[in-house]
Amino acid sequence: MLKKALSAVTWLCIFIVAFVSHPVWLQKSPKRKTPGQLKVAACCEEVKGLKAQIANLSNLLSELSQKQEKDWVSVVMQVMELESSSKRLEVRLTEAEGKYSEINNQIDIMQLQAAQTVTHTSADAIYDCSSLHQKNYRISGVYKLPPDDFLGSPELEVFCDMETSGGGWTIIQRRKSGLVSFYQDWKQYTQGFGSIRGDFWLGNEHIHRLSQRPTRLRVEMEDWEGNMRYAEYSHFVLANEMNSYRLFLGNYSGNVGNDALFYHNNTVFSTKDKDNDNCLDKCAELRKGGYWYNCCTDSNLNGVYYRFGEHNKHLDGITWYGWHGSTYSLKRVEMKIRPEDYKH
Ligand SMILES: [Ca+2]
Repeated sequence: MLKKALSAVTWLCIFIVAFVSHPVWLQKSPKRKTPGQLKVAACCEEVKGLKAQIANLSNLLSELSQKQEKDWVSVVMQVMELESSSKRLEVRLTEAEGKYSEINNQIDIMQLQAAQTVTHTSADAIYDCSSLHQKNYRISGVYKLPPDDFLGSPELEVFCDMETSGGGWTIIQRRKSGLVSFYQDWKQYTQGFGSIRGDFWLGNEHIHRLSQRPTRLRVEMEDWEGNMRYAEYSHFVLANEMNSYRLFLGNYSGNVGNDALFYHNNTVFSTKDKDNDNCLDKCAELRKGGYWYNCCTDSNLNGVYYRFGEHNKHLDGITWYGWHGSTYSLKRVEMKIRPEDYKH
């Protein structure tokens, strides 16, 4: 609008100047100086003055339009800056949201540790994730089980599944990223290894301690097509180290079709440096994991993590023979336990 008005004014000025400075267009060329011509001569100074004013005006106009352009550029710059800072804010908001649940867990843990200092009876004790669930901790994630003199248990970082089938599950094994090697020795399998948020083995000593009450085992599996299956076992027990962490399982239930862990029932644990299996072969070396190897496997949940299709020539992948056979390595596995008498 402003530009339009300015250009209209410019044209009007030019028209006036033209009319005033060249009235001769409307007259015949005079032969002698008339009084009119004298008047025109007298006007010259006035015309000059007007011309100067017009020049000033056009200068002013061009200055104005330059200034306008500068203003426009600075407005555009400001808008762009606002946009980028709003994007930065969005990113920070997402980060903050991500941290929210973790902070929530931290608060839970602090409350828990405060509560733990006044815990003296076994009814109040924190054994595992099911104890936490009973105390209304309902967010799945990492918790620190406090050390307990009464139970004789050390501080232990665990990942609790508070949602699946009523929650209260303490995860003892997870395979999902392939970033952690499970071809570890006896000591590593005893104390545990890996990353609690990623792939890990909780440790035979911890699993043994947690399974001293009647315990239920749940194995969840996912293949590379996104299909999920599970197997549950009642009366899961892991014996102590003197008994080589022997595995005991009760009844199977689930939807994976074929129970591929029962073959490993009543079998002791083997690693690459401790061949306790029931075979002439060294199953832990052949199957590249630590497991309750019989002779050797019907399942190999601690085997090598292979991406889809990489495994078909080997027998050392993460397998469950009763579902996809011996040459299909699964995409994701989680093993989790909770007390048999757990109420939810
Ligand atoms: Ca052997």
